[in-house]
Amino acid sequence: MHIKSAEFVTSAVKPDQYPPPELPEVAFAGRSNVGKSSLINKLVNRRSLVKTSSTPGRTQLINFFLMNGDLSLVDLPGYGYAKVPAAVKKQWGPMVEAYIANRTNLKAVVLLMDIRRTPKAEEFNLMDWLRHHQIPMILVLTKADKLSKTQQSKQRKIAAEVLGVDPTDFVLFSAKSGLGTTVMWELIEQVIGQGIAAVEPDDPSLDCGSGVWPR
Ligand SMILES: Nc1nc2c(ncn2[C@@H]2O[C@H](COP(=O)(O)OP(=O)(O)OP(=O)(O)O)[C@@H](O)[C@H]2O)c(=O)[nH]1
Ligand SMILES: [Mg+2]
Repeated sequence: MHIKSAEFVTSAVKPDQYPPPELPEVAFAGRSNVGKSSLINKLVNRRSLVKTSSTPGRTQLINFFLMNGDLSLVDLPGYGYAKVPAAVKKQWGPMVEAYIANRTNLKAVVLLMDIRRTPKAEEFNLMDWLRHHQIPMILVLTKADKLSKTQQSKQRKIAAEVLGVDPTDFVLFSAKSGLGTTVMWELIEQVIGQGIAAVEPDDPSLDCGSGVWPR
């Protein structure tokens, strides 16, 4: 997809603050500091559309962005950051579940996991909610640049086993190298039901998966 315009729309904590559900929407979820904002910035080719930080847990709101006036991308708050105040932590589950349960225009959730970490309870829970609400998922192992190719495929197998999916169900991504960017756009275009616009040959990898899950 060629991004001609990308703009911040609004932040919300509850459904009556969401923008009208008029456009196809794709949301990005995952542990705090996993690289959600970096992935969105890489996809839209903007260095700082979405705030990124080395201090995890900064993004505690649901942030809506508009692409080309016809696609909505949502940066969901991250979970699992120890230093977030207890009150904010308690808010995370209800805030994200309310979003998943109520957002009629939500076409898929991109679930990001750090390729160096084995998925845990938070990832299982999120996948359960999404399955329950029948929201397709795009499973991403990010920060792939932090590991060698051998380590990447090892971690990919471990994550697949833990989550009960196939290793090829994961997209390998790196906001640093751009690995997986083309695949991500193909999958997003698939879930929003739009034809694939000119896919830029920017992807340095031949083996970065994958598909929308469940198939
Ligand atoms: N090497 C490497 N670093 C990354 C990658 N993606 C993100 N980072 C770094 O990881 C840190 C966190 O990235 P963010 O994009 O802010 O993570 P986030 O998931 O949005 O974090 P919260 O908003 O706090 O939940 C930053 O220092 C990024 O530069 C990646 O693919 N490779
Ligand atoms: Mg963020």
